[in-house]
Amino acid sequence: MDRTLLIVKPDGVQRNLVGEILSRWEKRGFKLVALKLVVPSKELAEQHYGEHKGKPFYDKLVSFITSGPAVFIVFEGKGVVETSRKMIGATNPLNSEPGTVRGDLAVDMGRNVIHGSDSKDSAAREIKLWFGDNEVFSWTSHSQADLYE
Ligand code: 3AN
Repeated sequence: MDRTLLIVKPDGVQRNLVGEILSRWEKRGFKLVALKLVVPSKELAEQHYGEHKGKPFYDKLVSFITSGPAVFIVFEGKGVVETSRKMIGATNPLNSEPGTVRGDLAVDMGRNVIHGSDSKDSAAREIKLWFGDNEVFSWTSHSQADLYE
């Protein structure tokens, strides 16, 4: 089954949006398999955002994500990477549709509340970066039996 990494960034934690975000993914039908509150280290944040190194916003991005507690979440389910990207909305909240997290809850690109992996490969890399094997749980959710054919 597919897995994705979500991060409720420090702005989302400060604005008390953690419950709202967890609730959207739980209600959609995805299974929570890992969750923790962490002040991200500079070293891991730089690895996480490695693809943006050298871009004008890179330093600001790393310093913001490491500025305070952030919530790291792994959800599991069919198509969870692609569906999560849709639920998150466009990078710039000015372009994100109402109904998405950013379209409903964000106004500025540098404070866009949430990160979601952009592909299955990124998800695998990011989950490995932020979680130990013993922090991600495979468990049987009986309430999910009716979600899948
Ligand atoms: P997304 O989070 O939608 O996948 P990415 O991966 O392109 O977006 O960018 C990572 C983060 O970098 C974004 N969430 C945003 O906070 C920041 N960012 C991206 N592009 C810009 C930009 N042009 N100016 C300022 N911040 C940016």
